[in-house]
Amino acid sequence: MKALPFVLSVIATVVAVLALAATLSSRDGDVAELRARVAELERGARAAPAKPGAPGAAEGAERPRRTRRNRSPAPSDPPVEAEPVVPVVRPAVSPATAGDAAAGNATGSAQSFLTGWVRSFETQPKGSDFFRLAVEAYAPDLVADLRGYLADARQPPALRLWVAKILSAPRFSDDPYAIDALVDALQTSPTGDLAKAVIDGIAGGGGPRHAVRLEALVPTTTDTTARMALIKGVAATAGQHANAALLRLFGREQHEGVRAAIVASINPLDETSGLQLIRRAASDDHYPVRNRGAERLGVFRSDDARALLDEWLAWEKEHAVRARLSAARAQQDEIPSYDVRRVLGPPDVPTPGADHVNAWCPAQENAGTEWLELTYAKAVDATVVRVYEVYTGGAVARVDVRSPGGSWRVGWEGTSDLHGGGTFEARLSSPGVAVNAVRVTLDTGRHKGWHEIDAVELVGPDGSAFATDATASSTWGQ
Ligand SMILES: [Ca+2]
Repeated sequence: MKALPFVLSVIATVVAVLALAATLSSRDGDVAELRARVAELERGARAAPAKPGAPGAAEGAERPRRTRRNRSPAPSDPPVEAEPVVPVVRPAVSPATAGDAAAGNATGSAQSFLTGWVRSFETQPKGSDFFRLAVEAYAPDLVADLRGYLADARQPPALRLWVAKILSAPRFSDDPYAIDALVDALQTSPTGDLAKAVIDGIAGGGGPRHAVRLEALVPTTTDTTARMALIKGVAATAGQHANAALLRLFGREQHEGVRAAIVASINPLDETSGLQLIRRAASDDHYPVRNRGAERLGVFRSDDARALLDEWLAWEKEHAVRARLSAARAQQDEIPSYDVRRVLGPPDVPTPGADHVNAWCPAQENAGTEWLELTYAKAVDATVVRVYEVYTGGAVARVDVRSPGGSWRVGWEGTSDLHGGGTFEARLSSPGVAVNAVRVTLDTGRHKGWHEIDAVELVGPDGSAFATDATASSTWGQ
């Protein structure tokens, strides 16, 4: 019996080759191309039955499908339909393709790709990459069908995993129907690979709608690992409301390990709820929970956060927690990457031309006008303002300067000839006047990319100075 599929595959291949040969010879008689196609079809027919899951087999089996679809309809398809284990003749799984193509019915094509993909799992453990890509392309037309496959426990696990990934794509993050499909899958399969794939997918592409549904599942999920995964999904998708959601979950959670996981997921972008949650964690009887709270406290740098750390450190007895609080204090004291304070002092980006955290960077890429205002402890009779424009460069549009006790005046205005990262020197229109403040205005639309400034130096005949204080129009990550 094992020989039957192979014999059928060879017969089908020969018929397919003859059909292709007729098509090609009637078109242009390109013998070389014909031979190449024949070799491909033969490789596909021989490889697939022998090693249905091997990468080479999958490739060999799929290549003819593309070829066939681009050529004339194959009259030999019906016998192929009758023998499903012969991948090379599988183009016949899309009888709808020819008819729908003729009718210009895109949805019909989508359905035929889906049918081909589902059937490919009969011969390839991971399914056909080609049909999967086609299904992904048409996925918005197939959500109802994909939802059905995801919910159907009889379908191959690999197929359901892929469907979960497809429906988790960012383009479905606002589609309640797709979101429901994913959450329904979690309700019926709260643990295991499928649940993990669904939550990973949701965490990667989901939004606040997902967060609400995931949060609702937490109280009814008894498995602690699954509950932690749900919490990770909530934290990843709830955006600015993540810490508020985590705070609610923390209040209901009985398991100390899960409480620790909740605290570890605190989002640094929401300090108000973040500090409330850390305060709850600080009074937890289980020190691993306090450990996570002490660690996360380091990401908040406000006076409130520093005060909470001082207050906590005054009574905390557990050595491990104290050590983490000390590390958090060091983190609070550290200047964040790309912070405006990174522009103070002499340049410290080792290799201009590359992105580096030691430089100030505006919040957004190519957002238009940005500015950087600097003050200097020592006034300099300046002739030049040297801008260490280490990444992208060429954005300086204007440099204003101010003398001690004076008002702002334009020191330089124009178009920089700097391309790429480097140092731009603005020669002041009124040189030799004492300056202790500089405002650099950037037009970040002049050169596409992230614009980063490492330092700004006042230069005069009697010496130079670097900035001691700075503010900016915006800062990356803040
Ligand atoms: Ca710097």
